[in-house]
Amino acid sequence: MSTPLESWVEKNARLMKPERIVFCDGSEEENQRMFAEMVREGDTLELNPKTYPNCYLHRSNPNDVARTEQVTFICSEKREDAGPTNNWMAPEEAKQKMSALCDGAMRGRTMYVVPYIMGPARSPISKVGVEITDSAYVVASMRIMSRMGKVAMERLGSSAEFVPGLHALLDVNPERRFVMHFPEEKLIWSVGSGYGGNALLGKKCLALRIASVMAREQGWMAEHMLILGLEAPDGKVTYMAAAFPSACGKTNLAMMVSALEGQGYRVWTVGDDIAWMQIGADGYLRAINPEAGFFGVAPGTGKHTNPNVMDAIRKNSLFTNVALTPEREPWWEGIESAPPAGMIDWKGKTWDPAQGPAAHPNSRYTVPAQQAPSISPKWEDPAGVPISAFIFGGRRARMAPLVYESFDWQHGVFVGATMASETTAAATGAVGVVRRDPMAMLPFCGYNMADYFGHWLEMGKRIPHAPKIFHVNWFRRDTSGKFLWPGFGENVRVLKWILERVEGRGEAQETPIGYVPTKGGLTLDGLALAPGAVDDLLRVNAADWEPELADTRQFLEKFGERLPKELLEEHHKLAQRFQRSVPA
Ligand code: OXD
Ligand code: MN
Repeated sequence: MSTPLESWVEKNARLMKPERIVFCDGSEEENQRMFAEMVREGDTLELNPKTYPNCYLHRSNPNDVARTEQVTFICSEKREDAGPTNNWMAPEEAKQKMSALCDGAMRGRTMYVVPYIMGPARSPISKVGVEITDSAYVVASMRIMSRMGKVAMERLGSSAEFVPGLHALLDVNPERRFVMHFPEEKLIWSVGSGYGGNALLGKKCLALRIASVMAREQGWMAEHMLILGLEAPDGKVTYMAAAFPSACGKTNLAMMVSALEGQGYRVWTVGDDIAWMQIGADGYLRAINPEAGFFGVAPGTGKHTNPNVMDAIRKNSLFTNVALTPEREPWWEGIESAPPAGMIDWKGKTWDPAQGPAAHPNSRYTVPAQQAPSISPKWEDPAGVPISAFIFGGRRARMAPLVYESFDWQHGVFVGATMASETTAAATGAVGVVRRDPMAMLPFCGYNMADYFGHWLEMGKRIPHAPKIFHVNWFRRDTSGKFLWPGFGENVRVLKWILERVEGRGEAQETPIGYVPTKGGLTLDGLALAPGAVDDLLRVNAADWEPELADTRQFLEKFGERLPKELLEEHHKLAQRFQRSVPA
């Protein structure tokens, strides 16, 4: 009798017709075979073994360098269950399409079967997934990003309790690129892309889109959040989870070297991208990082912005689409070393600065989390870490003060549901375009976001010691367009205020949007801010909030009848507080 896993593999082998099937065990020997295979294929090379031992550089197809939201679908039975923010396709239609594309797709190729655990091997919060793929790069990446191979097979045994994921490269053609999710069946099916977010099915597909559906069904939370611990001078560590849209420095915050280390405040990394959280026996929301590695954006990462990650990536790391120096070391814009002569760009050609950056702007490092000097001693605790604060944030040039605390859980859910970020010049050319990205989950929620807001509201009623909810903005600018706040390691000053608020201390003033620190409430010693910068950072400007109120209302109305009434109620209350705050 075959196990459910074996039957599923056989069924898909009949469809994809590979030349051979390899069940991956996650061993070092297998890993070396994967890299040898990638080098043979011609798109991967070994980096300098003296300075970057066991590190490789992979160059992807230039048409395949980022997540493709336009071809990412939620295939629920009913269109309304995917909601207005997701692409939808009927499950039968999607399956027919994918079956036709996958018929014979692995002819002459190897089908790798990759069992993996998202989360620490012995945590009750963790889940098993199995990915079928024809990409050695995916196998090597999954080995860094999850607990892969034997350990996962041991957890799975002969049970059917795994999330199946099918992945085939096909001809890596954008015309035949789809990332499909079947939330009722908990199935993932992705073709035509080898890019991380589309092809490493444990990450965005399982740990966020499918897990968000499971979390709602089972009463827990799957969020696009980093997890960090802030250690205070008395040695006590307070854990916080934070959601930011991309390009807002999530990895840098999670791995920060604290500017207040001399005063005894230190930051520990538990995770940099995803948090799975369940209510623990102690009444706290307990979070695990389902991933085992960091898949971070390389450009902009340097000794000043993220020294911990720069340390971590010196061994056992896989780089994708970065540039290559003549010393066979990786290089990218923002690495804080001058570009050497004779650089090879991310496409494998001699770099011509007139033709654009040497590294692709979305080039990446993939590194085992345990190599980070800042990794928390609790990062693999099966029980998870207790979360005391949620932090939402985005890039807002004018609107949001440096930090504020919501009045209560329901108000905090409104703050998260209406959060937004402004596009940067680097990303689009159009500066300051506001994009609403509720809880940073817009591209990652596997069901109707109106129901997702409802789930958040429900969770607030169920968690005995619910986290306090905050909003931060590192990106406020002065009238000349200069950033008011230095960011990076100095952000610990804001985390310190959050910690004090969690403990019932921390000086704050009440404003229409929430509690904002008083000037004296923030620890600013040793920081040379421009005159008046603190006032500018903490100001709540009624005139700025008027258009914001109109825009958030329009955004919420998109969800129609399904939107929980509590969010409109919070919108109304916010408008009223502003009215009251303006003298007649
Ligand atoms: C990521 C993303 O790669 O959010 O983590 O896009
Ligand atoms: Mn992310």
